[in-house]
Amino acid sequence: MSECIFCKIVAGQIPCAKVYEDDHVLAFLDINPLMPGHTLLITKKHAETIFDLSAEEAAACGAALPKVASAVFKAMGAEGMNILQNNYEISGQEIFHVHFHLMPRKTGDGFKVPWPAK
Ligand code: D5M
Repeated sequence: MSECIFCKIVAGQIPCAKVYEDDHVLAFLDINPLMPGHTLLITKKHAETIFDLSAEEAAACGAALPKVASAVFKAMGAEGMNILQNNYEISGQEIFHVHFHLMPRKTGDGFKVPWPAK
């Protein structure tokens, strides 16, 4: 049995607040949200980083991302959205199972992007 926490969520062994699911990906609310509506989109098949994704899994992420991002954006009444994806520890990756952070942005939310921007 995999010790990967996201594989356990996919298998239904750990609960999640599900946002979206199809044959290849699952999206759920982040347990430590940086802002309301902070959502993670993961591959159902285990891959540690984006470099390990098959073409099929990568295509599934590409198809699902705009759909899920748009739904989260609308549901949260957001003004913008950051989408972040970390690979390896130096980038901030803590869970070694591919995931995209969908972060709806609102004026005054206090979130700071790590490069010059408003
Ligand atoms: O981001 C890993 C993210 O995974 C971090 O924002 C917390 C989140 N996380 C960890 N465990 C859970 C569970 N059980 N449910 C929901 N979200 C979870 P990284 O890019 O690897 O630093």
